[in-house]
Amino acid sequence: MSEPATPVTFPPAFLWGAATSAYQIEGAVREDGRTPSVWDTFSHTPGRTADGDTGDIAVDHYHRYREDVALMAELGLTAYRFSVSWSRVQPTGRGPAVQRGLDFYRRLVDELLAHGIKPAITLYHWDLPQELEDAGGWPERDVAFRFAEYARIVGEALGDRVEQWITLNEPWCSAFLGYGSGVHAPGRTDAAASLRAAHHLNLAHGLGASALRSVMPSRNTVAVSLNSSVVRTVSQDPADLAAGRKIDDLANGVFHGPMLHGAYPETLLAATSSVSDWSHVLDGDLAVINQPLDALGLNYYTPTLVSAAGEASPSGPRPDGHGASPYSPWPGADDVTFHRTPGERTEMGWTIDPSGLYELIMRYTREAPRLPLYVTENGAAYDDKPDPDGRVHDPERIAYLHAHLSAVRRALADGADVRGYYLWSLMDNFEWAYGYGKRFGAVYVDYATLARIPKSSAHWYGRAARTGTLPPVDA
Ligand code: PNW
Repeated sequence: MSEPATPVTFPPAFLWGAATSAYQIEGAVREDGRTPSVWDTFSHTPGRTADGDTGDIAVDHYHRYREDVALMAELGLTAYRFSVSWSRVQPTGRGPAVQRGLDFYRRLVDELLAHGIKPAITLYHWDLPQELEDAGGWPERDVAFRFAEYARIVGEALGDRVEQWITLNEPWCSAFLGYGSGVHAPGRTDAAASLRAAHHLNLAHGLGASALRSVMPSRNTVAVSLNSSVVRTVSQDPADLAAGRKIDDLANGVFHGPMLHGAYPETLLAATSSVSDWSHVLDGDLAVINQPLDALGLNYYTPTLVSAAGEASPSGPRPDGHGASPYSPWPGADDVTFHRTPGERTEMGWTIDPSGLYELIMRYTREAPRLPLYVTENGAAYDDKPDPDGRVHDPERIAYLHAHLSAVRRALADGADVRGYYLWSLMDNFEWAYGYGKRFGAVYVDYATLARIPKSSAHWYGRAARTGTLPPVDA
């Protein structure tokens, strides 16, 4: 990769963060009153995760959070996005809060603040309390109201010290990988249920945002993190463009339609009419969902390339967790073919394409002109290993980060209001159905000893955070 002629410099207030989620790092799944979430059940079901990996211990962050915060501070990070485990706070998904559960997050937040690191809380990163799933899960409307109660409890407990709040992480994955293709917990494969789940996640976002605002100081911000897809088509042929539109509706419009514009796209309702009559959308729901947001979180990894039905490209479809199931996570889109985008790939098989991040930011800059944006996840998995000297060199990840942060900088220059970037992930962790085999961390974790070793990318990123300027890729 060639060096830019001028240094890539960011505004002084730009947040340099890293992100994680509760089930992927905490472990301690039976401590302090926590009960199973759908991910405990799913990971303990034979055949669901690679090598039968579970989050039972994960990287033991529950016991090592002080060390982890110290490491972030040492590297120079200024922000940290983590999620709260609903099952620690309300083990059955309802009723009074468990103080010991909340206390863990209070200690974590205080530790972050003491080190000058700005916390951002994600309330829901996929770990639904199992009891709520047993009562029907996200396809049932009641779960949205339970979520609002939970949001209120956490907002009351931590709203005085945490300013940045995110209701849901990637509701697309919860709805369509959880209830459609079944590659994520709870592993159900029911297209109609996945559309109901998507609506109830939207409703949960709206109700949860109101609940947070009713108990928190007004300076706090409420956002949502979407894995908005950058959908491209193999040609400008009308049939291919229609396929692109369909996937864009199912990936993006299904969430940002109601959240940002107060309606589901007509084209989405039409495209899914054979699967659902959408009678689960009740009067008044869209007004609840269409809350003014304080910010929007964008999670970006790779673009999606589609065409009208036909042969997939010779290299096959994107092997990103969609392909691992005979059931599609795209209801009503059996006539769409997915292709691999050309180019270099990460360990996940995801094509590296920083222009997609630029496009995504510019799209929301146009669609929601006054909404501050954050990149709440971006990163890459590589097959990292310590050298004989114990150091971990990951030049590929440095190149990835440099390219994507440069895309963010380009969007800033073109008028986008991006306030921060959270690298996925702070440290290697439980990569869902892929288990521990895929390493996304800037910090390496030796799973035998749970020792943390900052990779060269962590040092590189820390330098960027401390100076506000991207170091050269060979630094
Ligand atoms: C996101 N897909 O997951 C999540 O927010 C993280 O928890 C996760 O570790 C990270 O990205 C890396 O995978 C995704 O199939 C999982 O399109 C699957 C998809 C997208 C995002």
